Amino acid sequence: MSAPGENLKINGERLWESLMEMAKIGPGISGGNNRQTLTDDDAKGRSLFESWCKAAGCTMGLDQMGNMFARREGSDSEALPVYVGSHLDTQPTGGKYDGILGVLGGLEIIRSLNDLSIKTKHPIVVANFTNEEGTRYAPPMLSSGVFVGIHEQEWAYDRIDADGKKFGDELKRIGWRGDEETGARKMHAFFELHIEQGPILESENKDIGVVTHGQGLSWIQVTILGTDSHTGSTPMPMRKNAGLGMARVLELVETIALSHKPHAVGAVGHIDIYPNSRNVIPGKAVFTIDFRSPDIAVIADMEKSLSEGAQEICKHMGLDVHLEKVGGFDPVTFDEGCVSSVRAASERLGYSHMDLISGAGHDACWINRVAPTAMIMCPCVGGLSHNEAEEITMDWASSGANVLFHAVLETAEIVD
Ligand code: HGY
Ligand code: MN
Ligand code: MN
Repeated sequence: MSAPGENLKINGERLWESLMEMAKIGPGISGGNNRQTLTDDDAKGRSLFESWCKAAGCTMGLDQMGNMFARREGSDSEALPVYVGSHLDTQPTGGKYDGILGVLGGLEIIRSLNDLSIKTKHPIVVANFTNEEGTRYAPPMLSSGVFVGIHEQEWAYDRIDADGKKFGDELKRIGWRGDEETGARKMHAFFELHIEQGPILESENKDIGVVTHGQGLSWIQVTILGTDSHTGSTPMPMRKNAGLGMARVLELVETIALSHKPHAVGAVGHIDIYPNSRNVIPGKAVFTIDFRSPDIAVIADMEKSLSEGAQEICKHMGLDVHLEKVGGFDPVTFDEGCVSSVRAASERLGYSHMDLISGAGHDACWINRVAPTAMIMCPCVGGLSHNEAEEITMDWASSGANVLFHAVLETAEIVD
């Protein structure tokens, strides 16, 4: 496959303008975004993306999980398309770039191909996958998971949010539930551009992360049951304090993760305490543990240590404990051919680059099961993400999109 010339570049200014335009939809409270999946703001962001894709001459597809697909025709309409994309949904205190850079970076490729009147053999499709974040509806990457057959669609439709609203009902309510069978689309290859969401590229002063692997994830929801009682008149030895039990399990999570230094990580980001009243000893605590590691055996060991340790803590305190696995995926090795295209593109364009294991999960981690897949990462300031202060530079966005452009062109094959 002929490689594109090193002078072929996207329009970095236009990409940046689109990022800033999209960021106006579902604004956060301190400069970031709160455009959670299946909210009215998500619907507005989808409509804006669709209008841009139509203006760029794409035909639109929408499947039964609300996954969006914008297609630019190739010279061979029978050839499997090259897909690019990511997600437009954000965390409640999310940044302007997590996911969005990958979707709008894909759109910028289409816009640049139009500007340059370049034809490719394979069609090119830009995808927006529903509910990558998993914050409103667990697990993360829910819709790309249904797309590759990991999750049943009906199970996904029945996921409920903190207000008891079902995924399937909310998808219908915002008007973005399509007719296409989820997962019917076949891909020649898939590339996802994403911010690193960690500090490595910036501290190593590298423009591009050539993502060879993605670490695995395990989300375990823990429910600890004790007895609600008066914080003043209940003698200490009589208390069944679910909140204290939770605190001891949180400490255990930290110990378990650190016992697998340097790569394993563990934390708890979601906590509900009941009845959450200042003068009631909590009789119930529900929280989600997020364990990750590049090594599947380490993930299994962390899950086992947690289960044994939590039972021990709760038994000692007279509490009941229930564990439920609510999300997870194995460590991922991306396609060597696609990874080499990313590395070769970085070299051709003269960008500093390094191989990287993705710390975060991405739709690419699932799509890798059904098509040759690779990821391209750009640095982010201070490695900060899942925080409204998430920031990147226009240069980093452009470099990442240029590498995406070249990798896609090489794979989709330019026709003269
Ligand atoms: O949790 C993750 O790694 C991703 O941001 N959903
Ligand atoms: Mn993301
Ligand atoms: Mn994210």
